[in-house]
Amino acid sequence: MEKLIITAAICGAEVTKEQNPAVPYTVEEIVKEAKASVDAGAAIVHLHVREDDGTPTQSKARFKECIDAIYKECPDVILIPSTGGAVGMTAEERLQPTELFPEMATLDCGTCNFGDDVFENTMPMMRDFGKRMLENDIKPEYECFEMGHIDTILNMARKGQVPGAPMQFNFVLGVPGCTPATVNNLCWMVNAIPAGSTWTATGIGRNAFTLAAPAIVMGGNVRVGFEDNLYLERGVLAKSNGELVAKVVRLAKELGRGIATSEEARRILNLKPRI
Ligand code: KMH
Ligand code: ZN
Repeated sequence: MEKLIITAAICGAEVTKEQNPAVPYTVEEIVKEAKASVDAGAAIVHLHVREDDGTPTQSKARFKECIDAIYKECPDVILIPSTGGAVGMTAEERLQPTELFPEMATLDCGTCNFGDDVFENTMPMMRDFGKRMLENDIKPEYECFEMGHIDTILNMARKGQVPGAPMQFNFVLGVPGCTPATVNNLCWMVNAIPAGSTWTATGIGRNAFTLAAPAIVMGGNVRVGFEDNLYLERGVLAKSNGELVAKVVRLAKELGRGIATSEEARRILNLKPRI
């Protein structure tokens, strides 16, 4: 089994300092959280950015500022900027970080409920996102919140509308209104992807670690972070993303799985070495 790739989703677009004061907004706070995660064992940082007041933004300039500042502190880390942004943003707004030619970026694989909202990813939008990733040589991380999202993106890959094999999937389970974060559902989704693909499990809220454990033993990878969960354990807020990553590292150690460095993760994900 390959080593475990841990992704830290350090910021997200929805969580606030009112919910956990450690949620980063400013460039300095985002860099601090990225570094704490990498120091704890994360090979990848999934990145959303905010204005200083916490407003989510997909501004190319803000992404550039944050990405440059993170690379200064963590030169080897794999950054996966979000093209999901926040619910209600336009496709053009969301695509801005792809203009910075990141080695990877998220590509959301279908419309779904998102709590009280609807997270819109129509077929024409996804074709535009796929075209951009192909043109800019960006490897997508395919975000699947529902079973149908896998089928949708595999069909698009067959038609050459999005980058194809080897594909990296992120199963985001437990978003209110979407597929629940159960082991059965995780197995169901893992069994639906082509051989040779890589995958990550993301459990939302109280399911963050209960989904991490099966992913570790099944040979998948794990995402944790404030975007998905603010608590280290029931009733205990995490003081940093690093604490959440460190808990996954402890679980992996107990279960006998090594932790991939960013360089090792690049090989596992079939990315070019970063120069
Ligand atoms: N903020 C969510 C509506 C992604 O990063 O691609 C979407 C999201 C997915 O976070
Ligand atoms: Zn995200």
